[in-house]
Amino acid sequence: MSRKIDVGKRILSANERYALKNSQLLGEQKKLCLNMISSPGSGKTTILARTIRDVKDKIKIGVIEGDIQTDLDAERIKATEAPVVQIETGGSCHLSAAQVSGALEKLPVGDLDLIFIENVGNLVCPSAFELGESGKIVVLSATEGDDKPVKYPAIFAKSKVLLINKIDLLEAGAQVDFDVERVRADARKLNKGIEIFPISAQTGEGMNRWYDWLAESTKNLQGD
Ligand SMILES: Nc1nc2c(ncn2[C@@H]2O[C@H](COP(=O)(O)OP(=O)(O)O)[C@@H](O)[C@H]2O)c(=O)[nH]1
Ligand SMILES: [Mg+2]
Repeated sequence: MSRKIDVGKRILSANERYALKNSQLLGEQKKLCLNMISSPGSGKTTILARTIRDVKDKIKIGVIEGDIQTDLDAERIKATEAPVVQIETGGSCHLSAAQVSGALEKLPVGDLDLIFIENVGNLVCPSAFELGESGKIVVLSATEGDDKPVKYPAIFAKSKVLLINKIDLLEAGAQVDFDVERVRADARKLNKGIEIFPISAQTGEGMNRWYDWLAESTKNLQGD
């Protein structure tokens, strides 16, 4: 005969257990960890490489690179001399908290101020898997269409920052149809507090406000 005992506790999934482990480790060491999510090609690796080079005197950055296949992005980050760990998911469309836990063990976390996770390029699946990060950053580039916040609301609703990338392609005479103000308004409807920075990782336009936000966020965490 079996009896059902209600212990009043929800059993955590394996992913939730690892996410908790990661957030505890990062919390104890006061490290900011940002999970970057976007469609493939929106410019995540370009943004990271430029950010690392531009702020290297102020913020020590390490990177966890997630890709379905290849270590091409990790090689681009290595060229900046920042520590990087590549995870190849072998087909999975998102990183898991267990994979991030393994990668954190390989990074010199104690020497860093900030850890970026470049998630697998996908606007949908990665938003559903917590990794124990401090916050999510969503990137939308000008060539993807300004309807994406209304079509893929979950990631815009959950992110701390929206980077609108490739604004260099919106200059007068360019053939790209993209209304930055529409994106701003739709993202704010989903998420009142979201910070929005229109940038070009190519030309550097708008990047200083992003760097200020990173410096402020790492300082606030370390000052706790
Ligand atoms: N014009 C323009 N191209 C960019 C910008 N940022 C990235 N790219 C280009 O977009 C393509 C994809 O960039 P990548 O960083 O690999 O995107 P990821 O797949 O999100 O990591 C590359 O050809 C980049 O040179 C930008 O701000 N402006
Ligand atoms: Mg990339």
